[in-house]
Amino acid sequence: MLIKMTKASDIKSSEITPKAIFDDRRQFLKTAAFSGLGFAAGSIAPSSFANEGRGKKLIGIEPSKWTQKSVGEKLTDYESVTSYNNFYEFGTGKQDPLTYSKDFSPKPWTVVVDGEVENPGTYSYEDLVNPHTLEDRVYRFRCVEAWSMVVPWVGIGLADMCKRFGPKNDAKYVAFETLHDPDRMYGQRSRVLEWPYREGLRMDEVMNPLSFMAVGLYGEELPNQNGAPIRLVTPWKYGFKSIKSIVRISFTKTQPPTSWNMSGPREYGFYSNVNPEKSHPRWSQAKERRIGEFLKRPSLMYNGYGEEVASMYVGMDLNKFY
Ligand SMILES: Nc1nc2c(c(=O)[nH]1)N[C@H]1C(S)=C(S)[C@@H](COP(=O)(O)O)O[C@H]1N2
Ligand SMILES: [Mo]
Repeated sequence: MLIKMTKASDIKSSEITPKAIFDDRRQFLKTAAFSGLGFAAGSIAPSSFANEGRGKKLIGIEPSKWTQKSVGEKLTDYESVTSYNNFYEFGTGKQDPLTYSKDFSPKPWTVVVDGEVENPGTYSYEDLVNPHTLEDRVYRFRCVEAWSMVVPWVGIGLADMCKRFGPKNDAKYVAFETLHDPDRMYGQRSRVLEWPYREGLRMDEVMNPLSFMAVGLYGEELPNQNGAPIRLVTPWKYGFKSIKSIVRISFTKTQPPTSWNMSGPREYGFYSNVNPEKSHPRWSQAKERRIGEFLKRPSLMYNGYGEEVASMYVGMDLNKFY
């Protein structure tokens, strides 16, 4: 009998090590290098890698028209999407959310829905998500700090989710809140922002087909650092509108207060639509650095989504309503 032997040198290391562990080890090494932590620093034990694979695969995901091909741009690699983050609940450094959200457990999870709706209540994550078919959507993502990514999200259209709550005619805005739990979110022990993190949208923005509730990325459950278990994505607005780890959705008659606007009203408006012609008081918004690229590229009005969203702002003075 002939047994075909494969030389060890023929096998790529990514095949020997289960992919999750392989990726995680690379991530760990990168993190350790970034933060200057050695193994001895103790906060991350080397033996813990094996348990820290990538997120659970999500099943039953339908493709949408927002595929990579339709967006026409290269995806930002998984590692950058999940290790270069803004999530002040876990610290203000870009690597802090990855490092300090490791032990955060996002399930069980409930979301309070209240205000001007027919069906208020406390919904479990499963109540919210399971009635819907998950959808894959590739979106450009532009932070007000002038960097950007291209992210393959998985989730549910915000309009579809909100229609189930039965918004009343009086509902003109929707306010969102992030979990406030300093025991689980170490960054909330410091007062960089007034907690909980708050965001809001006007009702037509909520109902716009681009608005998305993400529960995953790269086909897997949302990593903690990206806002597990459920976060908003509004790709024509600066990234801070895309509020993470949502525990409350309130339908309101009036425009709700929002965290960054409260902390710096001159710097951050309620709308915060990407606008390369309107500088932030401390820096230009004309260009952005796509993570993974060296040269800056021009930023696009509404982050390139004008066709879908520009009609909502016709007649508004964009210098006033920024
Ligand atoms: N609760 C909460 N949501 C948040 C933030 C935050 O600090 N806390 N940061 C915002 C900012 S400034 C950006 S750019 C995006 C970053 O999302 P990402 O880390 O998934 O790329 O999340 C937004 N949502
Ligand atoms: Mo941001």
